[in-house]
Amino acid sequence: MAHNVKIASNFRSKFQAISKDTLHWFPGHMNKGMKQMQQKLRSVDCIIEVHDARVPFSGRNADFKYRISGIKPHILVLNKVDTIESKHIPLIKDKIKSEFPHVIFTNCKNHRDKGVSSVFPLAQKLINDSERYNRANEEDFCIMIIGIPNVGKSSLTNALRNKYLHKSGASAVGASPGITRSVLHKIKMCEKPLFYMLDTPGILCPNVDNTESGLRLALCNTIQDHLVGPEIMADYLLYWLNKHERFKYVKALGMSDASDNILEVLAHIAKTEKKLLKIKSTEGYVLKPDINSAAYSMIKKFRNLEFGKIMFDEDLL
Ligand SMILES: Nc1nc2c(ncn2[C@@H]2O[C@H](COP(=O)(O)OP(=O)(O)OP(=O)(O)O)[C@@H](O)[C@H]2O)c(=O)[nH]1
Ligand SMILES: [Mg+2]
Repeated sequence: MAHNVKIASNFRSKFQAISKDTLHWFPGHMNKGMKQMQQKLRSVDCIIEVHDARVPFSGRNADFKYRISGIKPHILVLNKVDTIESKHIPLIKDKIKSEFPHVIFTNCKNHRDKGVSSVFPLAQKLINDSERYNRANEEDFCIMIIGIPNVGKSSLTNALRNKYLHKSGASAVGASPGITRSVLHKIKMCEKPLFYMLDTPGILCPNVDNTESGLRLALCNTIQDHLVGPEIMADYLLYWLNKHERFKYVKALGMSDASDNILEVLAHIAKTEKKLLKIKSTEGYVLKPDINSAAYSMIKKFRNLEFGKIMFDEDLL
């Protein structure tokens, strides 16, 4: 906690979403893609589910694991580990282990990341220890990467291919001319052992069970900002930071004190960053703070870690 921050005694202890309709931003938790993924499962030996380490519990689609992937080995990769404090890693592992005994934390932006290096060795071990059913005679391993949008599925694919095949970029193999689209395309990921990945990562819909988890997911960029609204996202961020006494934002935004009033904070950002709207009035043009653009600026600063490393699901540990 920064000592020079005057803590207001009237910070909110609960986040009140403006309207009950807020949950309409979010799609249902089952979707068409699920069916397609289910059909592809027969050709897969292991599922690698990627999720964002800042929200290890929020938004994960448990249906997939329990209803669809079933008996296949299932590894949970919590990516973007560089955006959380390392003290949270063992706590998350401990909390999640009954559901996912195999969790790997990765930073796909680091070419020498130990987590990325451990993905295939673990997958190979789990596949060898498992019953391969219809794929028992195959010598290669086939994995399917799944996860909600923007958690780093492509980054992980590229990091793995880079590491093992020294290839940059793993542009998904499109349907070649003359080959029907129903043919399953595989991308080679590793030579020894021979690992393939189904050509497109499976995109799951985030499972949003309440407004707060929806807002956490939105702040982590897994739901498009404009669908949710930057102001409510900024307000939730402010609420969370104050509640957890993370006051780095005060200095980062050049404020004199912490505040729990989002309009005050956004007006301050608009003023200091000169985000102003020219509004025509009867007396000519007047300048007003551009609250929307200030909210985007605040969210961007959070994503650039200017407010510190935040693990939103702290309360669920
Ligand atoms: N800080 C950090 N950012 C990452 C990491 N991995 C990926 N990113 C960033 O996260 C964003 C999304 O990465 P992608 O790999 O495109 O994610 P995706 O899951 O393939 O996204 P969709 O295909 O849109 O569902 C990009 O801006 C990446 O640069 C990581 O380990 N740490
Ligand atoms: Mg992608």
